[in-house]
Amino acid sequence: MQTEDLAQKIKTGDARLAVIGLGYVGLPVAALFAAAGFEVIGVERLPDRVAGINRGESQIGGDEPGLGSLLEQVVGAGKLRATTKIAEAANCDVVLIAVETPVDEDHQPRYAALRTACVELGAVLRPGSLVIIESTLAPGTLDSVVEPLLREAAGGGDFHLVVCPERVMPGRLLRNLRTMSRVIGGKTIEAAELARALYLHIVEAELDLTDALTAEIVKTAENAYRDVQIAFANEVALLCEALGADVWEVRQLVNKSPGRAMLLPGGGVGGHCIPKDPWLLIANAAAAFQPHLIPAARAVNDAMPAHVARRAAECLASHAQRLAGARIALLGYAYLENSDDTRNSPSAVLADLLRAEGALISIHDPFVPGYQVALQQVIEGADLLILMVGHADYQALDFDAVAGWMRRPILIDARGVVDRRTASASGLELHILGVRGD
Ligand code: SAJ
Repeated sequence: MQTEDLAQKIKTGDARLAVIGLGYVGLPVAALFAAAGFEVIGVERLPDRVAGINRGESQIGGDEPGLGSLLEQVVGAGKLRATTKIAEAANCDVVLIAVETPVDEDHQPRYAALRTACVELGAVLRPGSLVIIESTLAPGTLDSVVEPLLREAAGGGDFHLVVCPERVMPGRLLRNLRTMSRVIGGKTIEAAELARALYLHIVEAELDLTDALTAEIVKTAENAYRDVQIAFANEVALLCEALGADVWEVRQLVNKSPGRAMLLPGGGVGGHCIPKDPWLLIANAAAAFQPHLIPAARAVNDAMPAHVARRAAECLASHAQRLAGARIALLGYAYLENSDDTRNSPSAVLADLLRAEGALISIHDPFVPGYQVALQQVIEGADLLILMVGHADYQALDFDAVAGWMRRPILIDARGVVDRRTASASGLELHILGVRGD
């Protein structure tokens, strides 16, 4: 297909689209392009997810405003259809790849899903089509992994190639897609321009064109930046505990200084991107440069659940109670407040650490299936309560009732969200992350 023809078909919305990977990135983007009038084929390896989507049902957990109704609308209109067969992408003019790109225990990228998608797509790719990688890539991956695999599988057939990382966030998938700017990294200017014409159909914000390497660095660096910021807040919290100060007062006063915006200390950093993207950012740099700050920040944040476990041991020890046999209730299992997403949950790490010491753990979370039990059932008879997630439900806890249910009314607030006066007035012995001398 000639580039001019492709450009015209994209502009008029007549280009046939395929989206490979219908997860929290691929599904909303497929739905938005379908709603913009494109005919979209969604390729997904999980048959149940395919069947659900073809019934017009969102397969994304949690509350995603607008996604369910949008899917129902576009599937009902025949504009979006899901399949497990990548061969059905054969006649498409544009293919988006939005598969997972996790890191393994050694913090190295695992591209199995990406490689499979590239090899299978390459075999059916229409010459002259546009391929866009929305998955997060370690800088240099489009050049070193994606293009060679596609080209070999396509038997030398030509295609336009772009990396356009997503900036979605659970709970705001559609809103972020529509309103957040996107970086479009083209292997060629022509490819980037074609992708811009496409995203203009669904993105209201700026579309910043650049090269592929820059786009790969921007996505991973923006998340590494946040991880380092959080690590700084956590390290100041640990300093305040060591020095006998209150990090929450320190933070509030630091942020009065112009240009300061110290983030929130907490019991750990979870989720699908912040713990992973810093490792992707530095994955291909080792030969030329050994980063220090970015891995150190990861170590600080990954150590926070263990710090909370130490505080738990200290609290109980002050009551001559060992962790072994202690009944500890955790409030919050999701990685983020008011979310049901448990990926890389710091609470899961904390629970394992405490169980390894023989503690008996009960867990409550109003958003996470399996933990949505009655609060009293979780807290009854506990020797210690640890708040690990700042869910809205916990901001209005009936501390009198909570203290009454517990065998020892001790609360560790690992997110600094508890109203100290109310909690203390209820007879709870309150310990707060980043505050010593309590
Ligand atoms: N966290 C802290 N302290 C903070 C902020 C977060 O401990 O001050 C913890 C959270 O409890 C959570 C983890 O870090 O366990 C991640 O929280 P997050 O607010 O960064 O939420 P994410 O993981 O959903 O991050 C997403 C990212 N968006 C994309 O990748 C497109 C990130 O780039 C955004 O900056 C972030 O949302 C956002 O700003 O909301």
